[in-house]
Amino acid sequence: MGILNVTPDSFSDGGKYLDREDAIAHALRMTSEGADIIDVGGESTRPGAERVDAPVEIERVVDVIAALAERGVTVSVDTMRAQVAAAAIEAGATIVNDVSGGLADPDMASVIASTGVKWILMHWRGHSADMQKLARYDDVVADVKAELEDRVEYALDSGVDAGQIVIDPGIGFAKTAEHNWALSAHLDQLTALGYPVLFAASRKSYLGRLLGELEGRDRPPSGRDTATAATSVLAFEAGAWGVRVHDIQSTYDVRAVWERTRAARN
Ligand code: PMM
Repeated sequence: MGILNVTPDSFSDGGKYLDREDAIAHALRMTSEGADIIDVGGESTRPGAERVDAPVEIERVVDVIAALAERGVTVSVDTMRAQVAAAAIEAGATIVNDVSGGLADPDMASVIASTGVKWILMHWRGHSADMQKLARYDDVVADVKAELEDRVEYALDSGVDAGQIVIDPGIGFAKTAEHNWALSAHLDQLTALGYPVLFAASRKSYLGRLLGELEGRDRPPSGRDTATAATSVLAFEAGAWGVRVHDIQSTYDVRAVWERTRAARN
């Protein structure tokens, strides 16, 4: 899954793809490099980010989604608002990537149930402005797993089909670096739940912190793609359904090596 943030303030690519033509060209480049899905987002969810109004979010994403869907690209919309999801589905999106796991908008479940699209339920505890205060767990892997199971149950109770559901541990959302490493290490416990799992660590700050240990300061987002590709291969090995990344080629390459190696094991 290739990331297309049509926002002025995302942590790694904010402001780069606000122009519609630039956004479309970047998305098509990602598909030519091997992305199966383009995830279009109009609201930044980085820690501390302020929210935007629904009409602004809709205006940012809808034309781009329509243009990509018209060209046969599978599009997901990164939103936690039912109104935005409905507009995006109308424009051709077939996946709703909801970082709130259905918690932010009580109307989201009915949009998903009535349209039949896929719903990515990410582990989430609160909006970006104050989420790091919520990073407290007894056992992060067990707690995230249990909270995701609750969200799945809620979705099923709301009339969503099990086949529509994808789950995601929400790397960096109400999580410290230690929490992220624990979830990465035990991702197989989430895949064991039987739902497709999305893993999204691309360029996140815990990677910058690790890579900066030698350099004396956090490595900036632009220098984190090799590390991101390493997280991708670990996620594939743990049985993940997909990874959400900025740089397609590095993940495409590790996936090719991983698949060929796996085939040679048999
Ligand atoms: N992270 C971000 C945005 N959307 N969606 C899912 N499903 N999982 C994530 O971890 C996730 C997401 C924040 O990163 P970005 O600013 O690079 O988009």
